[in-house]
Amino acid sequence: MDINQLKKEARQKLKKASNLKEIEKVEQEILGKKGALRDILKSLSDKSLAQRKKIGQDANVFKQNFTKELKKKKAVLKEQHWSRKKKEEKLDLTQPGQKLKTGHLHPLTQVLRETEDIFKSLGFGVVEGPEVDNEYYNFDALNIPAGHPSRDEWDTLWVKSKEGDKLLRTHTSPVQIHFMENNKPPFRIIAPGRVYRHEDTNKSHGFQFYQIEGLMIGEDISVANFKALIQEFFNQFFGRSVEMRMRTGYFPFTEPSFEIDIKSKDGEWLELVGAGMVHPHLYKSAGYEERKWQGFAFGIGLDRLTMLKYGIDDLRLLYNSDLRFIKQF
Ligand code: FA5
Repeated sequence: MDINQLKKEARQKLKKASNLKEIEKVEQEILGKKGALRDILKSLSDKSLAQRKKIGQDANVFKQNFTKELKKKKAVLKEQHWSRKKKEEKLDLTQPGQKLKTGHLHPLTQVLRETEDIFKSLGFGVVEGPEVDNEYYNFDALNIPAGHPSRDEWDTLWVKSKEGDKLLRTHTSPVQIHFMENNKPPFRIIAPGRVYRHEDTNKSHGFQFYQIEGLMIGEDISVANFKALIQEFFNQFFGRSVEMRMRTGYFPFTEPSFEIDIKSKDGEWLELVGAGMVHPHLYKSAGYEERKWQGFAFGIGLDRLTMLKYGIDDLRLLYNSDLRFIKQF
């Protein structure tokens, strides 16, 4: 190709280019390192001196001019691009706004807060204890020595730590001991929190769930006080007179012990609370004067309470983060 042909071809190509990418391609093809102009300059070696001079000059002028032409077309295309974008993205202030979606508290949190409010109104304080505790608080201080069959029932995850082995608490009852070690009766408290058990899950059993521990100690607190309190709590919580069944139970840290069932709307009994009169062993663990104090303790299953309140038939729904489920509450 000679220089005149090249000029013609280059300008035709530039005319055809309709976007920045195509222009860059033309630039490469004509002026680039492996471009057509370079080929022409390379082939000059077999020409006479006069021809070399002429073509060389001609090529230089073309290079300068074509560079300018490329630049000019690029600018035009850029301008076109932005004015098109501006048109497309024009802000229409008359369009209705988009509502921000706000979330709400998880049903378990809602029920926990309602429960706390009721107990507070009945004179109870709210305290917390550690979720990862040591064996002493979860078992020994609660009258469950090594080898006691209750330990098998409450198998859990153990964690190695510098201060000795620790475990994910199997119930909130260890908070009783933590609190008693630091406080003298009379008092009434609740201690809500998460607990963990080695458990096959089903619709009413989770391997992690929530309990609300309660503890009331004074000089003459009786089973009658407990029964009245828990009935009052249920009536307030469900907003109606609730049918409740109190059975004898067994816990190493209460004597006597009870289990409390509530009748659901469709007539089924569901176990909701473990409870009893505080065992003398605990007063000893806490360093209290013997035979001076008596009181009751209880542990309510928050998940089951939530299920009864909202008619949820499977506890696992509370934990699988399915918004279609959670949005209903
Ligand atoms: C206890 O955990 C005792 N610490 C309760 C207690 C406290 C007794 C104070 C005496 C004095 P239990 O394992 O029964 O007891 O659990 C208490 C409640 O937690 C049950 O009634 C039930 O409502 C709930 N619960 C127990 N296991 C599960 C589970 N796997 N999933 C969901 N809720 C559970």
